[in-house]
Amino acid sequence: HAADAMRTDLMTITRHVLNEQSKFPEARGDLTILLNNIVLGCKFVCSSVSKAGLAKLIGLAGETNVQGEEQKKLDVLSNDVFINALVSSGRTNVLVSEENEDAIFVEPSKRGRYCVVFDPLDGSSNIDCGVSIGTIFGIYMLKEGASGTVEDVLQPGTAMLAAGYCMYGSSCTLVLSTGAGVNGFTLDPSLGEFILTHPDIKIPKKGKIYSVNEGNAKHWDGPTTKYVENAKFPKDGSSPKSLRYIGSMVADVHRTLLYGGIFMYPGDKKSPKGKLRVLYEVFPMSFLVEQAGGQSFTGKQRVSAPTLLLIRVSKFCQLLNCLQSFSQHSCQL
Ligand code: AHM
Ligand code: MG
Repeated sequence: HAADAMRTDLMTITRHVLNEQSKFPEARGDLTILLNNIVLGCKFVCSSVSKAGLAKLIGLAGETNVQGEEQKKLDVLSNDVFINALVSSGRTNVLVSEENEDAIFVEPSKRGRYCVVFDPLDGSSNIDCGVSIGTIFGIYMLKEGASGTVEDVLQPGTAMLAAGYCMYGSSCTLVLSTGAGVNGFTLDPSLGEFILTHPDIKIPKKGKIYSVNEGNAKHWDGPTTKYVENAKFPKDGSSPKSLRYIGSMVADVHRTLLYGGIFMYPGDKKSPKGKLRVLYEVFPMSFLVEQAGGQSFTGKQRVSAPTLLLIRVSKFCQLLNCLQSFSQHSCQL
């Protein structure tokens, strides 16, 4: 029966992506190949993250096990892993990584049609203490006739074709959307394969959790203060909301997708533009949140609105003054 079939007829991420691809007869499999290479990068980083505590002793994968030798930092290693995986797919053109000041232009012989924006290892404050961290990525297609310049990658979130993240937590979970809903896959370490464990993720309509760094409350503006105050002391007699905050966007957004509620990083007096980076943190996450039936706001407008392009992306890392993602019906500002 069904449970048996699930055990012996596994829906791997590759099989899932191929199924999606088959709905588009004209598709040539390029996105499938690109995603396969991203999956490889996620497996590599997952393995390195899980060995991070041991690495000082035995060395990270690919390095000689010389005790006491300086080890590559995990974020630098992850960046190298993803750049190599993306370039070697032969399907990428321009890459933007949080770890690189400048865009990376793939050499002509390895060029393809896709631009990938990514944060190879997000949640820097959680790396050294073993708390969940993750990789975030978003994929754009080069416009017709484009030659592969910085402008080709500075596109609004609405133009994104696919986005995802991989969370290195108590298990390794890859959440992906190619524009037809959101699916979650968990790495089975014994098989080395991501298996579909969370089909068609939809954010619950009601959520009981708010997620924000309340240590910044002193610097918040009026509406943010009022909103959080109301989450704690609801005026309508409902129960107060629970606070959960990990400080890794991937983990905080993942929980919000599964349990509902709100995650936000508002701009404040200290950092008026907030902290989250538009291109490779906010756009991919907003893509996923919207695909899961949620909403993503700057506080004034939809994050992925094309008009946003006018007020941002003069730089890759331009910050968004407020990201709020939440289920459609649960919270009102
Ligand atoms: P990072 O790119 O240096 O890791 O910063 C991004 C992270 C996000 O994952 C998280 O939402 C936020 O910073 C947490 O910031 P804070 O520690 O100020 O609460
Ligand atoms: Mg980051």
